[in-house]
Amino acid sequence: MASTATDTEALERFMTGLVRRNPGEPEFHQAVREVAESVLPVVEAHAEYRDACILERLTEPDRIITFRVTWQDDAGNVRANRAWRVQFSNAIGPYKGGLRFHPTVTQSVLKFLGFEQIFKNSLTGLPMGGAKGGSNFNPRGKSTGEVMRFCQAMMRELHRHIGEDTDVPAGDIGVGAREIGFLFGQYMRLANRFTGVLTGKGLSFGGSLVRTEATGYGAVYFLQNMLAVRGEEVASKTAVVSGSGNVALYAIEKLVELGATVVTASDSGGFIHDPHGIDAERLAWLKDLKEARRGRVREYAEHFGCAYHEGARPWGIPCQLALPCATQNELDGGDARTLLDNGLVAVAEGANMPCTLDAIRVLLERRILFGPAKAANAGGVAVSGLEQSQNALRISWSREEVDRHLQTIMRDIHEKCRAEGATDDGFIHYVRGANIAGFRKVADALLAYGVV
Ligand code: NDP
Ligand code: 2IT
Repeated sequence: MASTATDTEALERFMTGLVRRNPGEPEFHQAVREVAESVLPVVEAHAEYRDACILERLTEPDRIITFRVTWQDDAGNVRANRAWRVQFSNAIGPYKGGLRFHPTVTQSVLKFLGFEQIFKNSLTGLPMGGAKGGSNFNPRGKSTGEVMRFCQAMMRELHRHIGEDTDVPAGDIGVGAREIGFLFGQYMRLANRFTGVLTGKGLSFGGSLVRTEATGYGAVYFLQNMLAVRGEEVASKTAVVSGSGNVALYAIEKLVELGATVVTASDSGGFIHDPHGIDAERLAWLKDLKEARRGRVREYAEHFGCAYHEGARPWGIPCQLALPCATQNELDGGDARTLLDNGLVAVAEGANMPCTLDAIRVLLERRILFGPAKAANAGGVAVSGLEQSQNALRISWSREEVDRHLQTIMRDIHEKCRAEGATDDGFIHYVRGANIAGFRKVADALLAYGVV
C-alpha cells in the first residue's frame, strides 16, 4: 500500500492530537508515529476499526502506576528514586514486558517501550499483553547490596500490581539475572506465593533454558530469514554490533557460530574495533568482563590490542550486517548513509527503536533488508512466554526444545511480516508488515470486547 496525500493528512491529524495529549514525550511520539504511519491506512479502510476508535484506544495506556522507591545506600544515606509500571494493553493476554533501570528512564521512554511491546508480543503468537516498567535508578557504580536493597524496595510497591495472570515483568537495560533474583525473592516473601510472576528467573527457581540467549539469538534467526529471501546467508559476512549487554553478547555469539566476522562491540563509553573478529575465545573473555566483572569494553581493546574509539558509535566501520543492540536512537540518518556507502546489506534491530525515523527512511529508500525491533528482537519476550508456559505446567523443557520453539517463532514472525509487508515489486517492507500484523490481532480482540 503506497502512502497517499490522504494518508499523510490523516497521519498528521492523528499525531497533532496525540502530541497535544502527551506533551513532552518525544520517544512516545516517535514510536506512535512509526506505527500510525503503517496502520492508519488499514484503519481508514476498515470502518469497524475506525468507528471503534481502535488506534486512539491503543495509544492510551490502560493505566500508569508511578511510585517512589526509598532505599539506603552503603554509607547509610537515604535515597529516593522514581519508578513506573506502564500497563498498556491486556487485550490479548496478561500485561508483559521488561523493567529498565537507567538514569535516562522517563515516563516517555517507558510509554514508547510499553506501546511497542503490545505489537511485538502480538507478533509472537503467544497470549501476552503489552507493558513496561522501570526506574531512573542508576545501577552503575552501586554495590550488590545497594542493588539488592533497591530491588527489594521497588518490589514493596510493585508486588501489589503484578501477578502471573495480571502482569509479568522481566529484564531490560540494567535488569538482568541478578536483579530478577532479588525482585523475585522479595515478591515471594511479600506475597507468600511461589509463582511465575517474573521471567528471566534463574534456572534453579523456575527460569527457562535459552531465555538469556533468546533476544540475541532470535535477532540473528530473524536476520537469517530475511537474508534467505534474497538467497543470501550470514556466513562470511562482516557484522557491526553495538552494545555489550545481554542482547549484544548473544547476537555476537550466534553470528560467530554461523560464520560471520563480528568486528565491533560498544558501551556508553565508546566502541572497540577488532578487525581479527570477536571469535569464540574473545567472546568468552568479553562475556566474563561484562557479565561477571561488570567492566568496560575499553578493557577488551587493552587486553587484545585493538582500537578503542572513545565516545563514538561503530557505524563508520564497513560491514554488510548491522545490529544495533544498545539503546534507542543510537543510529541516525547520517549513520545510515555511511553504512549504505560502505556496502550494507541488512539491519536487524536487537535494541528497541535504535534507528531514528530518519535512519529508517534512508534505509528503506535504498531497499535494504530492514528488520524492525518489534519483529527482530521478539525472541526475548517469546521465550519469556515459554517460561510462563513451563511455570504453569510445572515442567522444564530441554535447551534443544526451547531453541526449536524460538526458531519456529522467529520464522513465523518473518512470515507474518512478509504476508502483510510485501510490495508489488517483491520488496518486503518489514516495518509495515510487523506493525500491521501485530495490530490486527489486538484490534480484532478489542472489537470483540465491545466498548471497554
Ligand atoms: P543491558 O543492560 O544488558 O545492556 C545494555 C547495553 O547498551 C550496554 O552495553 C550499555 O552500555 C549500552 N547502553 C545502554 N544505555 C545506553 C545509552 N544511553 N547510550 C549508549 N549505550 C547504552 O541491556 P540489554 O542488552 O538487555 O538491552 C539492550 C537493548 O535491547 C535495549 O534497547 C532493550 O530494550 C532491548 N531489548 C532487550 C531485551 C532483553 O531480553 N533483555 C529484549 C528485547 C529488547 P553501558 O554498560 O555503558 O550502560
Ligand atoms: O523489550 C523486550 O521485549 C524485553 N525487554 C523483554 C520483555 C520480556 O517480558 O521478556
